[in-house]
Amino acid sequence: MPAGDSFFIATPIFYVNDVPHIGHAYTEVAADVLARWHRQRGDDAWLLTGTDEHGQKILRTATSNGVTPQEWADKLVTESWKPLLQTVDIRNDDFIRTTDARHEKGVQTFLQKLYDDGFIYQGEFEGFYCVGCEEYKQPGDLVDGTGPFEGQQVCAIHSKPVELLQESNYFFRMSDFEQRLLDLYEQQPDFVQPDTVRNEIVQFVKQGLRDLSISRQSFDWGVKVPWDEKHVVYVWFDALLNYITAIGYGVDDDEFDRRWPAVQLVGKDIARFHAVIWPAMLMAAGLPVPKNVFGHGWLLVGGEKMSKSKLTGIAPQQITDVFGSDAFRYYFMRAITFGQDGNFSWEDISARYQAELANGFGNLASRVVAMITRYFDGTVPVAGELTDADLAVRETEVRVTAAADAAIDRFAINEALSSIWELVDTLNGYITEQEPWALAKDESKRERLATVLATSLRGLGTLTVLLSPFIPTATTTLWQSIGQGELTSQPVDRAPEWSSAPEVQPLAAGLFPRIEQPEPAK
Ligand code: ME8
Repeated sequence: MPAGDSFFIATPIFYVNDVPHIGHAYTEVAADVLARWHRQRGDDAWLLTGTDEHGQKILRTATSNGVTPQEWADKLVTESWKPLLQTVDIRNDDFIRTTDARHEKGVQTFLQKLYDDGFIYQGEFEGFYCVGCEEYKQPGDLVDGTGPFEGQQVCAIHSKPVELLQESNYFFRMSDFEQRLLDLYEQQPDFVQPDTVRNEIVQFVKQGLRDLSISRQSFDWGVKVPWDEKHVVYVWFDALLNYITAIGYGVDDDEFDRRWPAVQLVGKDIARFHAVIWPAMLMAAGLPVPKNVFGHGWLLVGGEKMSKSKLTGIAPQQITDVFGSDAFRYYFMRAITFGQDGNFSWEDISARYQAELANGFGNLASRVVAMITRYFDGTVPVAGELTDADLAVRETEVRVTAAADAAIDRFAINEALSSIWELVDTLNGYITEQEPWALAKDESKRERLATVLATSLRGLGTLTVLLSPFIPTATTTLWQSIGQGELTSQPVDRAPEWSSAPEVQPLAAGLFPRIEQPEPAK
């Protein structure tokens, strides 16, 4: 077991009504970068992801496709959701499905506890429900419909009519937790991040919380309420529990105590479920609340929130087929301020691929390895006396390592990459100024040539370690050429301390090959 602190990070579990798009991949990549960084700094990191398979939305999709919901979920998980993890190179430690027996059992244990402790009661529910959101709506959440829904009230998110529900349901006493939640936001200001999302959550809770209907009787695709099997558990109540059923809640106390609480990374659309309902559920069960709930922004395409239903959905593979998984990961982590919305465009990813990955980093790697191969037969040269210029490179390595590490602790993933890129630019500038190709022509400058190439290689190795959580494929290739041991075992927070192999191996091809056609054929 790693000696470091527990760093349990979870993505939302995604609905299997449809295939993944780049919005889902974005959350996966961000969580994976954070997990890889922490793992590589020696923390006891654990990345959980998975799928949300119960509820009316999945039931209806399956029915309209003529299969059972279980068949539908199995197909989508096998053919689309698990393959997504390969497409964007996610190194998850677990994958939970809400139809797993371990999950269903854990949900029942949790629910029974809350029932026994008096946090659940039976009552009549009447209200509006949006199946797209799987959420009960207040009148203020609805807007006037347009087109085919003119004259009706529709969900503001899905632009479709809501359904009137009238059922006898079980309720969770969420209103009991209003003050405790407000105290939590106050006492732990970084509980909900970023501030924009935090403010919205605080405002929402200040308006007063109602008890939450947590069971349904009109269909049976869900976890059965243990003391009354005519009811199934409300899909959100069921889904949120995945974060603890995956780590042994109720069955493996050691594992649970080792991992919980988690860092919850979610899109801001579902921050409310994670920052209000979820901590209230945990408080009722006497469990610690999550460490943080970070609500990231939306990917926009042509200025609109990308979504399948609005036909702006882009499959991650459309991008990785052209640019590869590293470029996908790099682009979304670099181009978008984490926590804010960001627009995707083919022109932008193409420009960054060329300028930053191919010309900036890839070219630097090829040049340094090629010059050591050419001028020193591949043997790593030993630096002589260091000049101010050489020392400045080393100072930059140390400075950007600390800055990137601190940025990761603030969830400022794009800032971590900007800091690391200072080293790319510094090294490229250094090589241009030192002109090793000119030094190589003069035998009396041999020692200076050795120092310049040793300094360049040192910087390149530091970059390789720092970039490995972001672009694991290219950095692994480069590491095989210059490093020793496993790249993933290099402590990222002490990246400048890496050791090079005695000899570099030539790089067979550029790390980021030229792209002939930056956009897929329409
Ligand atoms: O909400 N930009 O699942 P879901 C950025 N099952 N991220 C996006 C995005 C976009 N345009 N579109 C989707 C659910 N996402 C529930 C969660 S958790 C207990 C249950 C990402 O399939 C983002 O992470 O609708 C968002 O929160 C999530 O996908 C919604 O996925």
